[in-house]
This record gives sequence, structure tokens and C-alpha cells, in this order.
Amino acid sequence: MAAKTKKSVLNFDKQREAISKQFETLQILNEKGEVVNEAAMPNLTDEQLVELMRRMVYTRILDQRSISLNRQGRLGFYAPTAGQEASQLASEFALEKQDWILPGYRDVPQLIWHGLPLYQAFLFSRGHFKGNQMPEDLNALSPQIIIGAQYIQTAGVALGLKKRGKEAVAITYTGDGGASQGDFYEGINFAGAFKAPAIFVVQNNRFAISTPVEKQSAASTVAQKAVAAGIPGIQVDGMDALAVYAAVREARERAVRGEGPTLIETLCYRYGPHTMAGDDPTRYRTAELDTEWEQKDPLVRFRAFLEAKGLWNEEKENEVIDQAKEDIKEAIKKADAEPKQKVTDLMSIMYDKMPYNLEEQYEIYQEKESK
Ligand SMILES: Cc1ncc(C[n+]2csc(CCOP(=O)(O)OP(=O)(O)O)c2C)c(N)n1
Ligand SMILES: [Mg+2]
Repeated sequence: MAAKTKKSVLNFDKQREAISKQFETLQILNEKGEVVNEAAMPNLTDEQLVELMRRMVYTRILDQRSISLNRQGRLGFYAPTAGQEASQLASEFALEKQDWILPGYRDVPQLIWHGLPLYQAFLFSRGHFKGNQMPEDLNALSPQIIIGAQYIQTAGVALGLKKRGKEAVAITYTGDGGASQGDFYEGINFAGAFKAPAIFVVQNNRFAISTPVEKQSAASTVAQKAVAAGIPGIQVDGMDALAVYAAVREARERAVRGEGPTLIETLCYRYGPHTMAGDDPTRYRTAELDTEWEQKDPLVRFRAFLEAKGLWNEEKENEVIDQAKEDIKEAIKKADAEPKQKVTDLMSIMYDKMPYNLEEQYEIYQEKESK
């Protein structure tokens, strides 16, 4: 007797189709700066719109100056940010002062706009411990270098805020590479289970150093990874400041209402190298891809949007550029004036009371440094 052909019980094509419909990209401003989604337009005053533009222009200048300062040997570790301004600054702009930021190494701009003095950002770049000492009124942890580790810490910080009854959220950032790490899944899963007021942002700039996103995961979006954790996920145009703001603001509102975390994937691009430590993007990205993304530039479209409303012009832009250059000059001077760090500094800031097994080494260094 011939065996009956068994009908497949899986229908992956149908599943995949349903997923791709569910995770369409949210866009409010198109590449020309035209509003294409009035219904999703966030509630921002003219002053707020102008302030957001000011921050993006300022941060682009800061990026350019940081790259030259690094080349002159006046800065150390630096991960370029141009191309990611809308993802970084519009998301921070949607927060309140009491909210906590747990950044990755590329997310220094969010710290600055949340309250980290510029000279401390430069000290962080130089590996000086004062760059990691957050001011009292700044709710933030130091930039994380271990990919994805901040996701678990964010679940913990958010749960802590909830347990203390604070009306605040914890937001964290990683890249597409980070979304392929184990810590990413643990973080969103734990936060989901405990309804922790967290916002998990993945800045998908398409590459983890040289590895394209397609090689990191078979999932067609990062946003859909939220489904397995039982939390909402959304993919937004990360070159569109208004879309990023709208998504983060809504995620914040849900979180403070006690409805738990949200995963937000921002589609963006870093124009520069991965870091200033010798990466050459021309070895893994084509000129065509660069051009394609330059046309989506977050500053160009937001500028066009504001100019059409009569809220922005060249004069305003030049004022911001001059201000940024002036501030950077002052901040570098201030960073230069900071005493060089000593080994004993590193030991004494780490411990309230020096552990007995380090006392001897501490004394040896004290002796060396006194010469
Ligand atoms: C756990 C861990 N593995 C590897 C590295 C080395 N590393 C540094 S950056 C990076 C790529 C991260 O890419 P992505 O998360 O997409 O962030 P992007 O740099 O693009 O912003 C890697 C693998 C690391 N820092 N930590
Ligand atoms: Mg990346």
C-alpha cells in the first residue's frame, strides 16, 4: 500500500507575510521634508522643533570636530555619529530629565543633551575616569563597550524605578549587532515579564563593524524580535526625527502608565568609519549605498520641513555652528586643564576602603607618583 503524502503542518510563508505586514516602517517626514503621515505627527511646539534642529546641527559639528581632534591626537576613543542624529537626539528629546539613559559607545550625544558637560565627554574619549563620573543631576550610566550588556542592566534599572514608584523610564541603545547578542534577548524578555518601564532602542545602521545585518540574523526586521518577548515592537525611519520622537514618546507614555517596555528599531546609517581606530568602510560598503543613505539625511529633511514653515534659515544655522565651535574650543581647554590621571586615582575611586590585598600596590604607586 502506498504511503499517504503527509500535509505540512507549518506555513512559514504565511507567517513571514503576516510579520512583514505588521512591521512596516513608520515615517512622518519623507526625504524631501514633506509630511506623509499627518495622523502620527507628534505634539511639538515651534520652539521645540527649532530646538531639535539646533541640537542636530550642533551635534553634526561636534562629530566633525571630534574626528579632527582625534586625528590630531587630542582625543582618544571616538565612534562617529553623523547620519544617526535623528535616532540619537530625537529619542533623547522625547525623554524627561528624570529618565535614565544607558548608552552604548556611540551614544555620547544623548548623554550630552541629557546633561553631560562637553569637557567630560572629551575626558571619556581620553579614557580619563572623570569622563565616567556622571554629574549628580544626570541619570545615566557610562557608555557600554560590551555589546548588548546594557540591555540587561536597563531591565534592572527600569525595575528599580518601578519598585520605587518613580514616574521615570530607563532607555537604552544598541546597534543591529547588539540585537544579535544573547544579552539583548535576556534584557527584553526580563523587562517584558516584569513590565519594567524600559525603552529598548536598536539603531540599525546596517553594519556591525563590517558585518552586514543580513548576515547577523535571518529575521527580516529587528522590531519583530519583540514578539517572542511579548512586548510591542516598532520599526521607524531612523533618519526622520519626527518618526523617532513619536515612537519614543509613545513608548515612554506606555511605560509610565505601567504597561511595560517597548522595542524600537530605527533604520539609519553611519556615514563615517566604525570608530577612529583604523576602520575603512570602503572595504565593506559600496559608494552607491553611501549615496543612497546620504539622500535620506536627517538634517536635510528636517531643515526643509522647518524652512517651509518659516522656522529656520541660513543665519540661524550659522549661529548654531559658531556656537558649537566656540563651546568645543572651551571644552577642550577645560579637559586639557584636568590633571592627568594616576594609577592611585583609579584605585581610590573604585573603592570606598582600599581592600587589604591592594594596599601594598597602592603604596608602591603612591611612592612612584611622588617622584
Ligand atoms: C561582547 C562583545 N563582542 C564583540 C565586541 C567587539 N565589537 C565592538 S563594536 C562591534 C560591532 C557592533 O555593531 P552594532 O551593534 O551594529 O553597533 P554599531 O557599532 O554599528 O553602532 C563589535 C563586534 C564587543 N565590544 N563586545
Ligand atoms: Mg550597527
